[in-house]
Amino acid sequence: MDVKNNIILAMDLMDLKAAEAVCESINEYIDTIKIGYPLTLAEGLSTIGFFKENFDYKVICDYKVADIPATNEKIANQTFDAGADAIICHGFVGPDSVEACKTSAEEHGADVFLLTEMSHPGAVKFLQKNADEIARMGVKMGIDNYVAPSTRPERLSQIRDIVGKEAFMISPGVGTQGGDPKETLKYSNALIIGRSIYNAEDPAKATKDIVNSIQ
Ligand code: BMQ
Repeated sequence: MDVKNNIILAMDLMDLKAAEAVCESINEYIDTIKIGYPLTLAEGLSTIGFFKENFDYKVICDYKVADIPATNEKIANQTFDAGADAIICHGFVGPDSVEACKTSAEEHGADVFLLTEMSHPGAVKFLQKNADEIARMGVKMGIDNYVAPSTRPERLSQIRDIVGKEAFMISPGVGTQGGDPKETLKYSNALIIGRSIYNAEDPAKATKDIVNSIQ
């Protein structure tokens, strides 16, 4: 996936009008958006089409799909039928569940991102212990796209070593959660940034500052 300025906007505002206003103000810097449960539950699955039609964005649906294969397949099919370019799925549920998302993505000409380790402090308790195995599973399954935490550069580096340099890795946790943009891009292909942009007094300036800082 080609991401303008290596920045993916994590749009977790829950009001579509407010989200639209932010997108309008930063449109020159951004061509890829990640939406998740906050906006989808508040405004519906049609928000995917909204961003595609009005902004021509690539839309990554962060639904952290983590169910049995039959249910994962239904979730992924619904998401791709609504126009998503990619879906994020959890790896801890195992290869059959991930395979269901991968198959659905392939059938729709779309992408699947495998979430390895998460960026928040609590991820250390359970998920981090298995993150390398999850990444190895992804490689074995032929997954090309991964999500890994900006908040732990040493872990990003280790996960990059596992998935290989050709894999496409995107990283949340930049800014508000403490991750550094430049450090993150040593290992990752793109930054996922939410609150530091959409909660900024001037989202365009905030985005421009980040863009300049990573040149
Ligand atoms: P923010 O920049 O912290 O406001 O937003 C980060 C975004 O990435 C949010 O949509 C989170 O739900 C998401 N996210 C994350 O922060 N850490 C992870 O490990 C996975 C993830 O998806």
